[in-house]
Amino acid sequence: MDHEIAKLEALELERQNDGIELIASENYPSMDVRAAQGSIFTAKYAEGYPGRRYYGGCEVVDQVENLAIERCKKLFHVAYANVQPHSGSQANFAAYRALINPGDKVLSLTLNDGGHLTHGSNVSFSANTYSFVFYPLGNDGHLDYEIIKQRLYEEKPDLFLAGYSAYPFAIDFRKMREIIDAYNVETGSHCRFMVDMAHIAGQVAAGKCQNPCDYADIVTSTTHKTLRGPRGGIILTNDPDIYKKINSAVFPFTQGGPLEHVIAAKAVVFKEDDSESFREYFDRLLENTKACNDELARLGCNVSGTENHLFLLNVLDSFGINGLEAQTRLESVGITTNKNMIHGDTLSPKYTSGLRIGFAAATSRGCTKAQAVQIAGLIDKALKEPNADPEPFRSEVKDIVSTWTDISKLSY
Ligand code: DSN
Repeated sequence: MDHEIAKLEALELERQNDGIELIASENYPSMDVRAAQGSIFTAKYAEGYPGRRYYGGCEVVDQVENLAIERCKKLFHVAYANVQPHSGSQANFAAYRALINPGDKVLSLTLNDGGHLTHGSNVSFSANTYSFVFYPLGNDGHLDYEIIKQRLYEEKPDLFLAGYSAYPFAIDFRKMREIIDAYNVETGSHCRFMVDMAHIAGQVAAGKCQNPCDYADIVTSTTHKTLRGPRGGIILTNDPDIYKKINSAVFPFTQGGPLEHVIAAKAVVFKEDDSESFREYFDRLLENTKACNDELARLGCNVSGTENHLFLLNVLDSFGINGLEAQTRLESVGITTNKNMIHGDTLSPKYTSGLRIGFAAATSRGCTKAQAVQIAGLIDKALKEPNADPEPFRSEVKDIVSTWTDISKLSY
């Protein structure tokens, strides 16, 4: 045993078990997912695809990958799935490659309004390979489909991208498809439609929102957020020609050997999520998120409202402190969140005016609606009294998490 790593693993387990995890993109995979991820499949090279590998000895991993593909397709009601992307960023890299050419124009959400590094940030490959232009949210912080339409006609992009890392409301993918179709017919263009559903993939799997696979040319996702699987990515489509392009864009263009141990863990979670218990989990998750948002509003805080697993708390307006200060203060009392830009933010990404709060992880451990309300009270009090002794807060946090399942015993 490597004692140094074992010690650090024990420390991390203790940190996670003792704290309230409210980072909206985190979740706790089951022990079955973790076992598959730590399995012997990690030792196998399998460049290529099932039945078409560049190595011998792939007869078992072929079955693993085929099972993951079939379960993924069933879960998302989609015709084709590539389960090899190592991450969401890798999935997006390959998806762009499958749909457009270097230098082509992509219309995506203004990054400060909740896009992603791979959706056109200057420090990512995306803006260095393609030409990104942006659409803002409407004044009320919601997607404004008239603005999207206007930007589409102004910019004439080759690809329209929907997909958000801090958007708390429902997304009308059907309307987006209609706008793009009408634009293509009217102007003789061939604008493609891509959705990065990483944040809401669990909500889609649970059937609690529109399924972007019904409308987009390509849908990408991570598997570790609301889906509750191992860290990784997937790419989905209903178009056989695009599927062929996705496959060659993933391997050999952007990746080498697939991580078959992670693909095995993806297969496990796709089955776990295709169940009544996952749909019930999602109902509880939506209820907890809304309960916390509504209680903070009742206490006088400026919150976004929510229709999914997350909401935004404007800490500058609510408490006169910035997002970094709020994140640090909450961490000192045992609540983990992350600072986040909010619509119309006047502060830089280093500080931000907001916090992003989500209940995917806490709900997986057993957080109840009453506890979500209690957590809102704790957040409000801790941020209203930023210099008060953290100990009483920490002990209330400990009381709450003592009623939750130990992370090393989770099975779904
Ligand atoms: N880093 C992720 C998030 O926190 O939303 C996006 O990839």
